Amino acid sequence: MNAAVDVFKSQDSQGCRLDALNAWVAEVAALTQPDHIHWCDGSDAENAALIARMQADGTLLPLNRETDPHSWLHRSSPSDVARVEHLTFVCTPERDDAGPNNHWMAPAEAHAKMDALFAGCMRGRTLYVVPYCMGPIDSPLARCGVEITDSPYVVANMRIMTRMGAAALARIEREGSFVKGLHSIGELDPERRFIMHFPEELTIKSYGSGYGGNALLGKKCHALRIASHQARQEGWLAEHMLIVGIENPQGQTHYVAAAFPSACGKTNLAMLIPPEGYRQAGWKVWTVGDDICWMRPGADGRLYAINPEAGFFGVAPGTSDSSNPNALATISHHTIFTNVAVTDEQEPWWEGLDGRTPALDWQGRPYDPANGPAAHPNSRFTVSARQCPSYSPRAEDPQGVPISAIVFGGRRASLVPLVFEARDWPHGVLVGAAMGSETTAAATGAVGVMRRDPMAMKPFCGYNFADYFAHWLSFDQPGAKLPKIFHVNWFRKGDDGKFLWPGFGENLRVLEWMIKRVEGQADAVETPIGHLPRPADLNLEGVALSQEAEAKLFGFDRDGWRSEVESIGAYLEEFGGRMPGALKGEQERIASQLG
Ligand code: SAT
Ligand code: MN
Repeated sequence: MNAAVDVFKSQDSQGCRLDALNAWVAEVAALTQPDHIHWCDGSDAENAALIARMQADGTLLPLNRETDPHSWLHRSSPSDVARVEHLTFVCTPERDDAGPNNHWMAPAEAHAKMDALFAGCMRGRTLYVVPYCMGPIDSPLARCGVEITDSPYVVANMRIMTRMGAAALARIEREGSFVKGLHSIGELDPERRFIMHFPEELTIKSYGSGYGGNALLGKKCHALRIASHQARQEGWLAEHMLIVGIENPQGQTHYVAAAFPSACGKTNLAMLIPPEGYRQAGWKVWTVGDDICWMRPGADGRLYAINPEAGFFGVAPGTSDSSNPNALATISHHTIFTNVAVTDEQEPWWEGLDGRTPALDWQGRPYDPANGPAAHPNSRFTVSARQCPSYSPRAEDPQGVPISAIVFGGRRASLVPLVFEARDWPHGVLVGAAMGSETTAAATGAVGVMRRDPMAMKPFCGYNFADYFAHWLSFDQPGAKLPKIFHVNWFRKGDDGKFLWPGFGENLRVLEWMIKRVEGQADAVETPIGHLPRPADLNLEGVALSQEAEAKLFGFDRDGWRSEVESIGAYLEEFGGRMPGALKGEQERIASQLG
């Protein structure tokens, strides 16, 4: 039965700003043939009903009610555990507009392919209409979308990750515009799985996956791929960055936005706990966001940023009382865990949490080390940001927070020092464009392979990287008070293959140096690759670094950089004549300084 009568949510005699939404829901219902249509209002009662339904059909398993109140475990299909970059497409009319950084399909072909998959796919299911707002509901920087999905798990996650429900629908009604995201889990068949983006149409179609960035369409699909396209047109930036506030003992807070590829520690940095000496001196760290940052120039010329998300979809493995106590406190209740293991007490468990042995692995099998890790390496927690003890009081500020520093970084076992500062904005854009990192379990495919991942946006930029770099360069205007740009590498290894820098809370030492550079109070050495601190320029009290560590973390290897900068040049060449001359000029300037 097609519940056509439910389709029209709200119409009044004056003609309705939701006409476009109503028409789209009706069109999707006619295509997908759901048994029921449910418009989500985001209420507690609605959520309770959805959870009860998912508990009844086994989609959600209850965890220990005492240790983990109101928390749930979801086990995904074992072949649906991460983003699928090879099945993700940007469908612009011209192939070059998507660029060599994206898989491309012509829009008409992509629509036909997807509509064939969607035909009748919701028979026997409920179609949920999920209105959401990315960003504080009253922020001029926020943007709305509507996801249609047949997955109650997606609805429950979207409720945590976005401002979902009645308030978002009211804003859509006011503004009349929204991003359309159509999602079905389909048959969860990897052979019938695609994630398609139509930036010109502000439309997303995703079929065949229920996992993370493939299915929670507000996240990577909207807030990065579609938003990056909108941001270019409207003069702002949609970035794969955490936002963190660093408060010094004088009570001044500097906000830092930092781009790292997925599963490289963004959540840990966003929730950093200062080392003991810093805590005593009065340093505090405030979490604004852990994954996505939208920023635009304010009237004073500075960049102002919001976190478009309302929750964290964080990597569980490695999260512990020593690596990220704020995250552990955040996820102690009202959390959805996906693909973690459980103990015999029904407590969630993952590698790196503690010394216990789990009872069941992420697939629900009795734990056997021969089957690999107990928790899937990309297992996640979904939790409201408001549960985070370090959640910034400015995180919901509709005007956003002013950004003092932008940080780029990746996993680089060799060559790249702990930190350096770009000499100016164009150089900083090159530093971001040249970012490289070893791949992680956040996407399917080989792990640990070094690839270029400009601004950590390789899987997420909704248009040609050459145009994206030009867009970044365009912010360098008279009167602009742009943040300083830095590059960090927490992952440098020694000859024995071990990490040379302790990382985690100790990273505040590096952030302190950056903030002092912003304030003009710290020294550095000028080199062709940028300004490098000497060990004495950082507060290293209480950190024991070997001679090898000091040399590698603070050194600059001219020969190594000569070939790195040559390889960066070759990378820029891949984009042909579209690559901005100013960026090539930067690369040539550094190459010639390296001699
Ligand atoms: O699965 S997600 O894309 O949401 C997480 C990530 O890779 O950052
Ligand atoms: Mn991410």
